Amino acid sequence: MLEQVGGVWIAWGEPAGKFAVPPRKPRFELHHLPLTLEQMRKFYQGFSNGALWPLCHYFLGRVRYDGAEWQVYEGVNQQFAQSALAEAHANDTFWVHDYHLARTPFYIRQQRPAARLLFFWHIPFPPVDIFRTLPWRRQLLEGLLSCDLIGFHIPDYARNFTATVVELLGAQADGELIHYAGRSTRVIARPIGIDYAAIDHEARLPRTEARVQRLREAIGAGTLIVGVERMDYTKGIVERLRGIEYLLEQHPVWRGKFSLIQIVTPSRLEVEAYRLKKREIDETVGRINGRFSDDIWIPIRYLHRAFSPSELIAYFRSADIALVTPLRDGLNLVAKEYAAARIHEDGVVILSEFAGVAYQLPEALITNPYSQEDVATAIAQALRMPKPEQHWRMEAMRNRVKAEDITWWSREFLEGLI
Ligand code: GDG
Repeated sequence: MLEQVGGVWIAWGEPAGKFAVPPRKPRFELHHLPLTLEQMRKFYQGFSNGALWPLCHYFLGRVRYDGAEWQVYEGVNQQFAQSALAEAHANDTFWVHDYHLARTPFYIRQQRPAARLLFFWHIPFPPVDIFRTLPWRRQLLEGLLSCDLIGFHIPDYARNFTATVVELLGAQADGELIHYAGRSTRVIARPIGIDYAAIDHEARLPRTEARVQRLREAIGAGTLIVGVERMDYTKGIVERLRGIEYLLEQHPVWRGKFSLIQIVTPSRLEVEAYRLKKREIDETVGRINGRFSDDIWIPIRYLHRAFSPSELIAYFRSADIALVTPLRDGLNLVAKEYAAARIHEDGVVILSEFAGVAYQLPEALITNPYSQEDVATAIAQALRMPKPEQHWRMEAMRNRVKAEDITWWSREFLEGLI
């Protein structure tokens, strides 16, 4: 997006400094803002990923609030605001991203009362009864309301946010507008898009075709299912594996008929909850493969490492079914990337009803990831789905992912700004 519109991107990164991107034909500037070890522990692993992440994904049992972490969060948010202010010219637009930086707009607004200030919140926004458990709820909400425009992925989250500021701050809501402390903020729902054209292009390249051939030969004749996610308890990986186990146990006819390639990209392993979740996934895969494998067939191939974007596209092109069953997900880009890679307009997406993207892709098979019976039923339905049905569903999904791509999304914000 920044390659299209230009500007300065301020991001956590090492080494400190300013870099032209791409180096040979610069389109924007990347500023690295390094964090100290203490800031990483308290701001990133602590308050952002130990408190706000579980809170906003409705996992109250995993939330840990710590006043010292909140103080460091405030400090880092102030630092980001200062870096942005140091770069900005008079009429520049500021666009702050995600739950790590909810207080940054407050500090920008203090210095620039008339600045155009946008926010995009990439994760779910929970109902008020969940959000009100946050001890610093007022400061966080006031940080967000320092903006002129706040974007969420889907209307549910925008409604939750509006109801929360009305109830907890006494703000006035009037359609998309919220009035609070003498200023107005517009709240909209626009699901982020992907670079559809780039994925579609990569999926058609000879190198992708060669990878697809190799993979299909290695897997054999059965149906190939793929799952791709960061290691995270919100992604429902163990629950989905139990759905597979249930299917193989209750309906032995499916044994030997399909394989799941489950890619799990290492993520946030400094946070204990993530290390424990990894162990649980390891054990579940081991148990299922131990129970059902035979001399020639293994139900689950589990890859715990990162892949290049082009390798992922080859997996998407090879797989007959994508399994996307998070327990809660702001949107979910994997479902969109799978659709973009399906250049022959076939394949099935199994989608959790708790992923924001289910709102945008109703032609997927929608399932309840908390129920192993539901997941097993959806997999069986996908395994049996005739090609014409795959085609009309996939065509509709591809059309929407293409129309509402990253360019559409950024225009909605940058040109629709009040
Ligand atoms: C947050 C919200 C929202 C995964 N493994 C590899 C890899 N990936 C890429 C995928 C996809 C991205 O990472 C993951 O995006 P998701 O949307 O699925 O999930 P989160 O990371 O949790 O993202 C989410 C998103 O923000 C955007 O607003 O949709 O709900 O939680 O693009 O392809 N990429 C590479 N190697 C891997 O191994 N290169």
